[in-house]
This record gives sequence, structure tokens and C-alpha cells, in this order.
Amino acid sequence: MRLKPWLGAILLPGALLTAPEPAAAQASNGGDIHVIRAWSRPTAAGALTAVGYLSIMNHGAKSDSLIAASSSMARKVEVHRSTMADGVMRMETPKAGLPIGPGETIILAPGGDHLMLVGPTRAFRLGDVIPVTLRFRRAGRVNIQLQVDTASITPDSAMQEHQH
Ligand SMILES: [Cu+2]
Repeated sequence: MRLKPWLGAILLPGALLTAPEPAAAQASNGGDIHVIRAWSRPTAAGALTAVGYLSIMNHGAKSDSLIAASSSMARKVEVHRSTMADGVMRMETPKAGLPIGPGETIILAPGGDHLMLVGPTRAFRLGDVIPVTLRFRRAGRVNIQLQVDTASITPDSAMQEHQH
């Protein structure tokens, strides 16, 4: 949500009007690909992995897929799909990536699909911002930032944030 300029002038001190938006409010745009609610969790010192969650919208007329990711703050980033088999949760990297049909939104969230940051360069702390580059088959590279937070962000609240 954005304040109308005249409303902002009434509600906010002048100095705040020129301040950059908080990272959490930023949305990345890679053509037809729109990412919101990108976040991660704090890690313990020495943790071997960290997670990345986000919602990805494909506003284009053609299907796309998230095929890879990388970060300057991890040795590598894997795209993981979670599947339940015989009551056991397994993680795998889907060969064709995570597909996103035209007009579709996919949600990477706790208990489901996620990014796995392998070999973080240091512990992630509350308030950290972790740069990640996503690679899509059609849209190419899209740079995002994971906000390190403890709040669990539900798919419902992520969808409510999505306004045009
Ligand atoms: Cu994983």
C-alpha cells in the first residue's frame, strides 16, 4: 500500500517522505516475475544451512520456472521441493525447477518448497538482509533480498499483501 502524496504530507514528517522504503516493503521486478515476502530465519553460529522463503508471481502470458539461485552469503543455494512419502518429509532439487504457470503464484514457505542456502558465510541475525539472485528459465536473473525474521508468514498473509 502506498500513501497518496497529499495524505503522506499530512501524516508524515517531511524528512520521512524522502527516506527509502524499508527492505521488507520492497518488491523485485524481473519483467513478468514479481517477488514478495522474501524472508529467512536466524541461524545458530556454525549452522551448515539456512532457508529462504518467498512468494513468486508470474504476471506473464507464458509459463516460467525457477531453475537456480545463488547468494554472495552462501557457498551455494539450492531450490528444494518438499514431498511427503510414507509420512516422511523429503527434500529434492526438481530437475526442471519449480514451474510457475501464467498468472500463477507459487509460495515457498515453512513445511513446503524453499531455498536452501548451503554453507552460509556467517550466522544470519534478526534484521539481516541476505542478497539472493534467482534464475528463471524465461525471465532470467532476478535479484531479491531475504529479510531475516522470526515471524512466520503464512501464505494467506502473503496473498493479502499482493495488491496492484
Ligand atoms: Cu532443503
